[in-house]
Amino acid sequence: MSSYDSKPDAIFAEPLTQVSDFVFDQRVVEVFPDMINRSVPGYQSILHGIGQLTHRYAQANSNLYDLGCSLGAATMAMRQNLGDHNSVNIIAIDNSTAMVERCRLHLQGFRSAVPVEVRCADVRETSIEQASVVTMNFTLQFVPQEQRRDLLQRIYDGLRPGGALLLAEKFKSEDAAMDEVLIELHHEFKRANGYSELEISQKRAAIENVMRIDSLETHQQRLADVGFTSTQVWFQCYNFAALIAVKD
Ligand code: GEK
Repeated sequence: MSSYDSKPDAIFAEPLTQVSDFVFDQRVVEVFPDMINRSVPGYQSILHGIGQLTHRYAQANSNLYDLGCSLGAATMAMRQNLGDHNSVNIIAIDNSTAMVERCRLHLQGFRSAVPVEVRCADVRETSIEQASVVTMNFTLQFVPQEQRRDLLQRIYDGLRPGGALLLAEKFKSEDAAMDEVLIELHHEFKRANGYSELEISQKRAAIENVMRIDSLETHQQRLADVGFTSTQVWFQCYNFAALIAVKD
């Protein structure tokens, strides 16, 4: 089995007497690719777009960051789409030791001239310097809401002019009825991917305390508040969206 083969996700398949808060531990690492592909609508399309946007925004002699890298899927998408920019460094960061160890193993399996430093660290304490592309692919939603602005400010400050933040998040609609529609469409997507009602509801209970979601309007306002003048949603499927914010 290669480091990136995934076992099927059955973490919430059996009834639990008490559902604990979700953690990114070894058990999750083993099933993570299967879990994220069956749970996040458009995940592969977003990775493809991260590659395209990296090709467009990466600058020579700059740093590229993958914040909340998990097993390094976005790092790989960035690394494979650098065109002539072999002079960059990629810094991939996650605060789960289990994720970081497996990510290192996985990246070693692919030959590349571009160095990747995988750090086990908290994105809230990581310095961002000389960056041309910063990716946060479904990570900001795990940072406490009151700390999101500070993190985004540090990202904005660490980006070079012309650099881009690639942010993907689950979001909620500000229209309560529409929010229900989006949630139901997402649950239908999960059912179609083989998750049972029990798995969907137990996962929902496990994640609700650790993943707090904002509306797209809140994200866009926060990005404007920290200094980004140009922001665009470039992908959306149900209540999952990817945005790009470019520094002037
Ligand atoms: C992908 N980007 O496949 N500091 C560092 N890492 C964190 C923090 C933090 N404060 N909080 C959460 N994480 C990946 C998918 S998963 C999304 C990202 C999901 C890490 C956490 O350990 C996990 O690996 C990742 O963020 C979120 O493109 O599972 O929904």
